[in-house]
Amino acid sequence: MAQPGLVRANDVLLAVDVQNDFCPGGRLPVPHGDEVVAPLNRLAGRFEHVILTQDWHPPRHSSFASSHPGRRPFETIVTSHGSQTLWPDHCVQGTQGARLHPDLDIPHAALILRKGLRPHIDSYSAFFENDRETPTGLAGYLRERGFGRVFLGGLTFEYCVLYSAQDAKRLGFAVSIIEDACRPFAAGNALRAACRSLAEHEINIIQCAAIL
Ligand code: VGL
Ligand code: ZN
Repeated sequence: MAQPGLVRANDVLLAVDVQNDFCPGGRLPVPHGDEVVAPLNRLAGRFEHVILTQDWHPPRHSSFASSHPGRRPFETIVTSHGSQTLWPDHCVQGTQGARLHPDLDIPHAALILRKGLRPHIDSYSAFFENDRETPTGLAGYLRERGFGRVFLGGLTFEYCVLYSAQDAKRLGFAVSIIEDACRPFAAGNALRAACRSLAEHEINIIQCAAIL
């Protein structure tokens, strides 16, 4: 796809997991995670349609290392639906850490989609649980509303933004990640692998300046 140029009426901005726990001081902080807030606020002003997502786990969720005796955060285990990184407890339903960042200011967002609610499976993507089969309903929402192009920013680049972008592409949407409105857990090899996978999936990488 060519550079998207100006935002069109049937474009949607997906602001992914801009939550306290992913920001400095949170339970699973992303370096400079709070720096996505200002660009997302500005970008949102250019979109008529904005959707927010929230990682929203029940206590003792299976993605938490604390739910697996003897395991520590950032170890990987194998589950029936593939490998699972174990995380520190984060984004527990109803907690302060699960709240959207207090400076996120997108009052016209139409939908806040919560994900990761099922105790036994994680959900990085806003479209499917990590079995990549169980839908959240977001695809149906986008289709029913007639949206054709999805623009993504938020946290974290390598997980929820990337998985959501891949699924959106697989579902037939035109997809752009607004790179400077995202932050990764870690620069380096994992991020390079993530970017390769974007190219393979024909996902556009753009900067805020292309829209603002
Ligand atoms: C995320 C790890 C665990 C994310 C969510 O939002 O990228 N990462 N849960
Ligand atoms: Zn999570």
